Amino acid sequence: MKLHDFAHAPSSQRVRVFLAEKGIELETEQLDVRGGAQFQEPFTSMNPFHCVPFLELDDGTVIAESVSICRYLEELHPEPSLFGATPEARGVIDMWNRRVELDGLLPILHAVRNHVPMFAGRVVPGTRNDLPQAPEMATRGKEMMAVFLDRLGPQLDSNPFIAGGDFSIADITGVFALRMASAMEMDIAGGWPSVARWFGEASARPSFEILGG
Ligand SMILES: N[C@@H](CCC(=O)N[C@@H](CS)C(=O)NCC(=O)O)C(=O)O
Repeated sequence: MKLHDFAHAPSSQRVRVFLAEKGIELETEQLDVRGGAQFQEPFTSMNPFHCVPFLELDDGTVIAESVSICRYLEELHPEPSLFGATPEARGVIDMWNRRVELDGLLPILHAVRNHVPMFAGRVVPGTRNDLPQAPEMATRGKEMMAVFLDRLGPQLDSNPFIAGGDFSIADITGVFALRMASAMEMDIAGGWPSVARWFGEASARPSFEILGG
């Protein structure tokens, strides 16, 4: 089994934090997606989404999508559980992970892609086309993230972690959404103090040391 990843890519880093939390070691190969390696063979055929990370199994099966990779690895290594150890916990964690990803991470990702000069010509991950960056998407992405944070705040007023009492995959997704929000100069501490409290505590876990600084 081999993990194709790029050390600077947030989606790859999500899987690497998960691996660190679980204590799993995997063979890893760096794929320079900034240099366009994902559009060259054999990688372009291996992963039709032309992104990292993706996991290549020994029989050639490819699993892309950071959460899908983590879910597969959780099946192989159930402990410690990051997707929930009971049916109820799995339902609640999946609910929060989906909400964080759909309502928080994706809007702020599109804000970043439509704002940061490095992403000009690459506004849709895994594509090369001439779609121009749209400044209004940066504005709207931050507004949508703020709506989501208004919902997340009350949850973190009364729970240590996003899905309740235990650290989970939803917290990993959440930390990366918040890192992008901070990069887009959203004032998290000023607007959502319990989210800032959670973000500081979650980011201080040893598993996030792979991000440096
Ligand atoms: N939803 C995917 C997103 C994957 C993704 O967007 N990866 C980025 C790096 S963070 C990438 O490989 N981009 C290549 C490109 O835009 O060409 C996941 O969670 O794995």
